[in-house]
Amino acid sequence: MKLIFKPFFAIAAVSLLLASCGGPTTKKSGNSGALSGNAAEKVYVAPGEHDSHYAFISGGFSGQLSVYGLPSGRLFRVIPVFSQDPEKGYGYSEETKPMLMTSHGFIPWGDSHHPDISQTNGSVDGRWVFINENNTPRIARISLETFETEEIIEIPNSAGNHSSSYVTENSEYVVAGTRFAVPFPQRDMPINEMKGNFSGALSFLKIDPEHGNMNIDFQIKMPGFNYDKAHPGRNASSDWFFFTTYNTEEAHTLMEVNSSQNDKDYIAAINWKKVSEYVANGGGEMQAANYAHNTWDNDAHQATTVMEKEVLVVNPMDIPGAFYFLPTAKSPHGCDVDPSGEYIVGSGKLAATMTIHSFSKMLKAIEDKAFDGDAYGIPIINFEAVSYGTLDQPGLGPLHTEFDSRGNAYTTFFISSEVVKWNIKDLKIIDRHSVYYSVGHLMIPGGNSRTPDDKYLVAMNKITKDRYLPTGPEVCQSAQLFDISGEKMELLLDFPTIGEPHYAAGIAAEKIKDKSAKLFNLEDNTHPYAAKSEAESKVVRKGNEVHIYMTMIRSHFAPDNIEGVKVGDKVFFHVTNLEQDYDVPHGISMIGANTSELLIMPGRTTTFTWEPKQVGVWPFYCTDFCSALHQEMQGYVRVSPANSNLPITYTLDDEVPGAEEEL
Ligand code: RUQ
Ligand code: CUA
Repeated sequence: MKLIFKPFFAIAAVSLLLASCGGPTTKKSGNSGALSGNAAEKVYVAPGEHDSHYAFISGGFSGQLSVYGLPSGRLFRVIPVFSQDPEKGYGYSEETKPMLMTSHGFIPWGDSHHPDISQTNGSVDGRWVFINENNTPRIARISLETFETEEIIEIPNSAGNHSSSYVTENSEYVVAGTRFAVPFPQRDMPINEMKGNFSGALSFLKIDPEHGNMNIDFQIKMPGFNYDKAHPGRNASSDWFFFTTYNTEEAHTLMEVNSSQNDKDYIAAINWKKVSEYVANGGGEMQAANYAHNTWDNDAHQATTVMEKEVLVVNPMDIPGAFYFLPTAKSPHGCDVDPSGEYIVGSGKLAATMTIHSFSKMLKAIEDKAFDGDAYGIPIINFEAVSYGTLDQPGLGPLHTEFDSRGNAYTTFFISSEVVKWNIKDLKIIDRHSVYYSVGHLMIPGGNSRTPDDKYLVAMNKITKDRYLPTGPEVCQSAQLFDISGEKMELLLDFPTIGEPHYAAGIAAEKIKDKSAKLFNLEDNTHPYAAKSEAESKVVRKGNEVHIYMTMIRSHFAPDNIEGVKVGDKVFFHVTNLEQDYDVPHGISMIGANTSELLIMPGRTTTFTWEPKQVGVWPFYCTDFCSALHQEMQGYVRVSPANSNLPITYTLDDEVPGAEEEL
């Protein structure tokens, strides 16, 4: 026991020491070394104990979503979403390959950004996590029963899918907004004719309340600005959605200069309820489109791709009273709404002040028609008429804000590397704490909902430099955990992340853990190539294709000797794990197969292919140490020359599997 304790405390103490020494930018930590013991206790989860919260942290350019425990910062799982993952066989097995299909073909990796948990009555409910792919625009839905990606839908007419994937208060919609203005629909045209000719697509995906399945209900064809981030309203403002915009200049080149000309850009306020009613009553226009909709079937254990051919497009001009622009300083990034729904916070990354709008003032201004002209027909509300106030000189480079349940906001500052806590009502700064370094997003479990669960805050940092042992030119990006239950924020822990942790979503563990799947019922398995007992295993030749219906159970495969395969064949291993116990996967790998080494869960059937190039007797084996006889879990396939006449035979213990039972 002691051996486990000692190094732990040593590490925690060292990291706090480093913090108080200051890094290369000579930051001061708010904590003294004296607190280190206290901080260590607060994050210590004893062996065998569970964390109190799950944190789902975006993998950024890894394309995945990782699952951590809080407060320990322990990594539990990487859920493959937009990228192939050899650990899970995702994107390699025949069954999962369709999940990565798009209108551009099979795309083996993506850029994941903003996870958001489904909500009921404005609270995170632990049913699904949604996450956006930024590069080839897509939204994914992940089940929090299986911790697997169940659905991915491509977003047409969109590019740089960044103001995504945020969920309304009762999971009516998940939103996908384009970052880049593009021709809508795409067409061949000169780039320098962009202004007035490109558009920004904001897509609203309806979520099936029971199963979570998504479909694009409508796409709003907005002016050709960049739409950076978004947030649904809460409570009073829950019928509305807010999107930050930049490049309202509609510049097409040297953007770092040309898209920063306007003193203010906008937050677009959209009454999505109105738009939803409008389309329910037959509004909008069906337009041709081409996008992939990939769905995983948990009983058939496989994904299918459907290419969708049209999308319903809505023109803002056709729905008066549903679209407004709120002037917001300057090139705002984060767009955040507090739990009451009254305050809309725009983080102007190039401005000295942060703009806070008032929802009730917005409604009044709309009633009074307090407008300063329009942009492409959408009324621009007068700044004074909608602004609640500004937070002056809070820090440099504000990016994102989350909230606690006590009326406080927490904003990250990328340039000055800090998290600032401020009171929303009186716009007073309460506390500031350095982070190491260059923080992007932050997350409080439920901190973007009506009901923040506000013990912890996780800051996600882009640059780590001296915080960990060096590992070559790249140091992992990192997360830092704070206790925010008191007046002052207390830094508790540093932990590394997978890829770039853009956003994260957190939730109390008890909302998820008891319904987590333990296995897949063999009885429910409808996979067309399933062998649900050893007696059902077989090997069938169809021309050049050989289909092996194989089973696995501790500690053998059935069949485990196969002959009659020839060079030039395409061999399909359809492998069913017969186990019906929690946490007993088996793996399989075949020498020379390039989609091999699949890990197969209890009750599941998974397929890989093998095209043997050389004659011989070739072994396959289990890749997951599953029992004391795991090393014995192996078999042979005999491969004969292409012109051989050897018939297919297959055995286990020198009998056809199941033959004994039949006698
Ligand atoms: S965005 S910080 Cu997708 Cu702010 Cu990354
Ligand atoms: Cu099955 Cu190792």
